[in-house]
Amino acid sequence: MTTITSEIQAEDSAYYLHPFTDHKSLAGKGARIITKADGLYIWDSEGEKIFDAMSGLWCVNIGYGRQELVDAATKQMQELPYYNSFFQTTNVPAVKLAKRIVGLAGDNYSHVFFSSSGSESNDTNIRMVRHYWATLGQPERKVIISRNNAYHGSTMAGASLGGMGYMHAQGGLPIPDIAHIEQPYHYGLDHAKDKDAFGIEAAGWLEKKILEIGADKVAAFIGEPIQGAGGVIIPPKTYWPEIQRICDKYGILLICDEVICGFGRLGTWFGSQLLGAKPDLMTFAKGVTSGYLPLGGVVVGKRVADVLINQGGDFNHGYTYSGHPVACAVALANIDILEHEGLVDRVRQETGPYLAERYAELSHHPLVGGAETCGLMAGFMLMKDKQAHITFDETLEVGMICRNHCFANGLIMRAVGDRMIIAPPLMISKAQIDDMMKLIYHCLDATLDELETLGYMESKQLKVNAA
Ligand code: PXG
Repeated sequence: MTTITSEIQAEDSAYYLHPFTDHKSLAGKGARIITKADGLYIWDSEGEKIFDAMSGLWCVNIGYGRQELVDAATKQMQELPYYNSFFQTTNVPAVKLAKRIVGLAGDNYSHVFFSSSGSESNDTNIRMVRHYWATLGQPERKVIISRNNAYHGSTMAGASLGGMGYMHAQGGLPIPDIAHIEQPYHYGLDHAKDKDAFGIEAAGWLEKKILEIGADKVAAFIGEPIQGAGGVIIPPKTYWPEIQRICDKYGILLICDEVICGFGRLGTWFGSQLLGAKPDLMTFAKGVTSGYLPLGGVVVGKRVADVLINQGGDFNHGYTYSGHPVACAVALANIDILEHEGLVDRVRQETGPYLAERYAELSHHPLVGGAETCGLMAGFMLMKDKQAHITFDETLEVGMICRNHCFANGLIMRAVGDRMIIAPPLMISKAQIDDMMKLIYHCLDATLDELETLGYMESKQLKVNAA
């Protein structure tokens, strides 16, 4: 190991508290220091090149190293690095970006509220929907229904909306008036049932919850079109139209958290456009700037915007960096690239379907169960015996064993429990998908070898090697 690496690792553990990290255990091995990036690849301080199949953290949609975004930021910093939008002022990039995003979102939408992250945007959603109902004379409509295993951020409100038990376990969460229903996870919950029928049943859990709480107390339902951090849970195609029908039936607002699915990941500008929902509010962040600068927000549908603007008076909410001119200028340059290079269409017509084909083949690997893709999101479950649908004992942390093989072999693929997930940059080519699949096969074979050596598999099974 080079001295630079060990020095930075020592300072890292002495000074830097990381998100979602057990520092005692990290200090023992030292963090991997990422020093540069280009295209689909990142490099660490030891010079190792790594294929980033997670787009950073689901965000680097156009890939790393695009000078156009650097130039947009530089120009904007020289002209106007900052000004707020609180006191009847505005700035050009924020206005242009709001108009552009409304255009991408479609006829149902009219305005954008800006923040700097997905978490903040979901806090905004809670404040906005409660203000909406209070303005309409129904302040008792406060409850927001979300789902188990959802991820909506890490602030008090974001983590409360999320359905991660281990997050609720710390800090006195969830906040009041948040309810959860089960997620639409067909392979994990009821794989033997007809998928479309399961989708209708899972959406029906929302109706049950609404009736249990009382429709006159429910403000909104929130869901990620496809659950990302929960392990790429792709709902049956019947699910979202049925959710929409139920929300309409009870007049409940629908919020789609598009932080991961937005800006092209599923081959449409927003995931709800593909999956058959017309949310009243859409949360975005991440891909709006491809992660080059922090920016988030809420696309506000006409139903909410009309009330907010014409009857709502002051909405006592906002952030210092709402509509930050540099972040907005970078977002505009990012959307230019997504549009001019046809990246969203390419995901829908070419790379998304190709990844689906390659994942269908991956299903033949003895460890792989329930492999599924949608656009450039994909996941599968590591199974002990997939014919008999037997999972591994979760205390064995088999997902982590697989992830460690990926890390050691130059591939970033994430483990969520025993689900292995990817979300590569949208500029990935078919040839690069082949490169990625080779790495995935190699890491799966290495995992299988280790599991057999450890005696975790039932019996020795045939390996399937990369073509
Ligand atoms: N909503 C969704 C759907 C997300 O995926 C957020 C909100 C919060 O965004 P911010 O910008 O506040 O982080 C996210 C973030 C993981 C992982 O483990 C996923 C996220 C963040 C951190 C880790 O996959 N998504």
